[in-house]
Amino acid sequence: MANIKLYGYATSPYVRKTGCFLYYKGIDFTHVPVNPTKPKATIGHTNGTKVPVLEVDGEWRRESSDHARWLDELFPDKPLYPLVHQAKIDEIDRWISDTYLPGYFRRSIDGGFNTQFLFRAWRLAALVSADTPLPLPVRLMWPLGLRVAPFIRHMAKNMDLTESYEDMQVRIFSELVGHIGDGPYMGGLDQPTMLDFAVFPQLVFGYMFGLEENLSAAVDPVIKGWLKRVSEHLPKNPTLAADEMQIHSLTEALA
Ligand SMILES: N[C@@H](CCC(=O)N[C@@H](CS)C(=O)NCC(=O)O)C(=O)O
Repeated sequence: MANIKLYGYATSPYVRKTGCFLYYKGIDFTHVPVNPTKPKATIGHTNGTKVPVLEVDGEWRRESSDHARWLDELFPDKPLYPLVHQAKIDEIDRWISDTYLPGYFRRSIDGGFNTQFLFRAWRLAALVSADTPLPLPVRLMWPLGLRVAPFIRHMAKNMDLTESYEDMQVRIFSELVGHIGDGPYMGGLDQPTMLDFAVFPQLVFGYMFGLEENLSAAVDPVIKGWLKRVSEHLPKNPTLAADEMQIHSLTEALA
């Protein structure tokens, strides 16, 4: 049996994405929480700070989308990247990597420094702290930390900041509905792939872990139906965040 470790913090959409790949394939793995303020303690061997890091029998790799292809090589059952749909998956994966996932960082880049932002940032710090305890001053400074984090500043360079946050949200949401289309899975595919598992944990994380009061995405019937179908392939908490920090049940929201 292979020894598999996923290094990262559950507040990272990319880490949640690789986590869902492993859950879908039914692969036993250990989640090694990384303290973002002291990454060397766990991922020092990578000579870097970027997560997720996936390690299989001592060999490690970065880049969440590459993890899907690597896992298929090692564990071909339940392919995340079925080659017969390669072109479609590549096209939507580019949208997910270049547009959809970076969109989650927009608030940290140029959103208002208001109570809503502060609340979210402190909740994220609490979620990180549940796995890798952070001193109170570090948690208090989390909103500022998000504003200045170099990797988030770097993402901003590839975004059109002249589009308002609200317009961006509406656009991305309608693009997502378009990619799900008539389903049953993203890209109109008849089986779930890496695309579904890259998006699903992001849509449910905020609601399940106390960043949002409602599962807002489920207001749209296309998204709600798709969320239900994808949830059937994953455990009840597919996010890697600590169970004891969960606030809302997804099953109830999708009933
Ligand atoms: N393209 C990468 C993006 C990973 C990424 O940006 N991870 C962030 C956390 S959300 C990170 O590790 N940032 C710290 C750093 O880059 O030093 C992937 O898909 O894995």
